[in-house]
Amino acid sequence: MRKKVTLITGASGEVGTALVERLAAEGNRRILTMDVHPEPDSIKGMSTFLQADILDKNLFSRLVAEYEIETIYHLAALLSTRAEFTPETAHKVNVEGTMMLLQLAAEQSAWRGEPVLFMFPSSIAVYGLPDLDTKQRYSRVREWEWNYPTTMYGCNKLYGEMLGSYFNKNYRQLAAERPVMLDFRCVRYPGLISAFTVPTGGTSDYASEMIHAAAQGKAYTCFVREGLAIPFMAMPDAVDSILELATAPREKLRHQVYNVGAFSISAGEIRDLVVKAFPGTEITFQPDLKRQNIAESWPIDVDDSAARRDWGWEPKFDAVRTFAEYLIPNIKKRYQ
Ligand code: AKB
Repeated sequence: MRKKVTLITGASGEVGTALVERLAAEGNRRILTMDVHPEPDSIKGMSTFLQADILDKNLFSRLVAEYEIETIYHLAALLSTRAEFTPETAHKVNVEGTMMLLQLAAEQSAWRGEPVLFMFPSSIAVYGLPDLDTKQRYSRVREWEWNYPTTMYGCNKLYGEMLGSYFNKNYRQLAAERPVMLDFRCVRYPGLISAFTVPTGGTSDYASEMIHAAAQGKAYTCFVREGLAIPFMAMPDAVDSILELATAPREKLRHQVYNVGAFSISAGEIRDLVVKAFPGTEITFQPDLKRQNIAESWPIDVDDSAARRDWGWEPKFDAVRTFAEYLIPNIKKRYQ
């Protein structure tokens, strides 16, 4: 008999490690993880880990012979800055990888006679506000507004959302007999900040970089202007939101894609909180205009009222609590 598993792709990344820790602690499921990068020490022994490329088709045929995949958290992606250096590779990983996994989930759903739950993290990168005036005027965007991404990553995520919604509702819509379809659910994350990992390849990375540098007594030069504001979220809330959406009753969900918000903050306000926690830290602003333009095209905040209404989303960490109770104590311990 095939072993029932929850599959997590991109397990070695920031959200991946936090999610594996949380699911492993619950202890009620077998977890299969994969990543093209090695398994971080912090999650060793918590799952069956495969160091593999999600574009490896043979791997997936081998997997389905051995496992019954009940749930997929598809986290593997190339983030916004990195994707601009290698847009073709980003498209392969972010779009073709997602398509392959959706097909796998669709086949598994039909074979099991029960939907595979497919959880997909999207991003504020799907938005593209054309200028600062518009950014000010539409400061809390709803899911369907300003979906004009300016980056390859944003385009890839937006298309991933659409593909998932297609597989959820319209896959093989002209077939005489419709197969059982997968259950696709997506959270659109703001910039995420973790106390335990430092991101790579993103554009919202300045927030994490600033605080991790300060905790190590290093000076930091921020690559966006002081007044630039976008939404952020503490990692525990990011994990909560994807798990809460995963367990929400399907009949309550009116959408496939939900904004999730926590707090909006400018780079200067982050600097103030960091300097308060680590007095004497030297933080300066020297915008890299190209990277700044990417962050500038993202909204100041998101309207997440649909998530609050449909599945009771409520973040636990505002900016002050994120710093005081989550980041500062954990980061201090980490670098001591
Ligand atoms: C990035 O900066 O690319 C990511 C994101 C906002 O999705 N952190």
